[in-house]
Amino acid sequence: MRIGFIGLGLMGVPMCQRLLQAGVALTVWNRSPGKADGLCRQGAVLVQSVAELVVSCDVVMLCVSDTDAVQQLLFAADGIARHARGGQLLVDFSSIAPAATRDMAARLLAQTGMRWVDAPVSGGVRGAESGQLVIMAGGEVADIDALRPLLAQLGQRVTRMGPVGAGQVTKVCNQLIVASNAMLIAETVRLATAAGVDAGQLAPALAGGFADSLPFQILAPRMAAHCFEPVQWRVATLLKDLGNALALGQESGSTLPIATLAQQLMQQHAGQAGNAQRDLASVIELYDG
Ligand code: NA7
Repeated sequence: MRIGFIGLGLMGVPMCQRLLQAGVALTVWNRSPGKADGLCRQGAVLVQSVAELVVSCDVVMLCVSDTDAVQQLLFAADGIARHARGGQLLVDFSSIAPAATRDMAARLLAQTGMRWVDAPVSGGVRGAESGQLVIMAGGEVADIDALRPLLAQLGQRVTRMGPVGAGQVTKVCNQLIVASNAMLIAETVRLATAAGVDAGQLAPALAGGFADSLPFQILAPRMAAHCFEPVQWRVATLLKDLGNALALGQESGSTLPIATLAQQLMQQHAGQAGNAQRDLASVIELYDG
């Protein structure tokens, strides 16, 4: 089985590395050239077009920024749908809107016979590098089961949450907690510092207690030290996720007051030139005197 992977960003590259280390035959493509160099040295085959990738692979994996990016890759003039065939599977690791996922999956199936599994991940770059991602899947049971050996190279757990779109709904829930928590962690780091405590000690001091979490362990020390490199999570990525959460809240008649506030604060930060592409820890600057 040949696997194609599109989207060699912060998450895509380490996910591809894990697949290559497991001996998977991998073909890759990325919009901007150059990002595949390291992967090619590890055995990946780089193709020059989406068409070439789709024609040569059985499973096409995506890990791209947002709903628009997935939409373009699928339905642009020379996109995936143009070259897909029945029996192929599309696995979307990107975190995108659930409603758009259902629409695109239905259109892809009707036009080509290619089936869709949404499989957004949580665990960040560190989880991707160590193969410890948490994977939330939506799709047919048989399709997800067929993917399990591959997904096991990437994640510690794969949970089928329901039909197509259910993985994305679950990821929205995940990001509601992560993004809102990130703002609260920034507030906490600022409070500790202002009140005369070394905020750099918060993460080790609170480890294992009720306030602890993976984002807390990653973000609190970076916020305390104003250390924003290397980028682990882009502000733009979390803002996109909050947007998806608030849209899903509207669609489902759920009010999300904390997420609404987190979005306002993050938008304020991202409004400064360049901040959207910086690491999430940089939101601490909102609280700098
Ligand atoms: P990054 O590091 O911002 O990478 C985004 C990737 O998506 C990168 O490869 C981009 O290509 C690609 N991209 C973005 N827009 C497009 C379009 N229109 N067409 C093709 N490819 C595109 O994000 P992460 O790796 O952190 O996250 C990826 C997803 O996982 C995201 O949904 C997260 O929420 C979870 P580029 O290199 O810029 O040409």
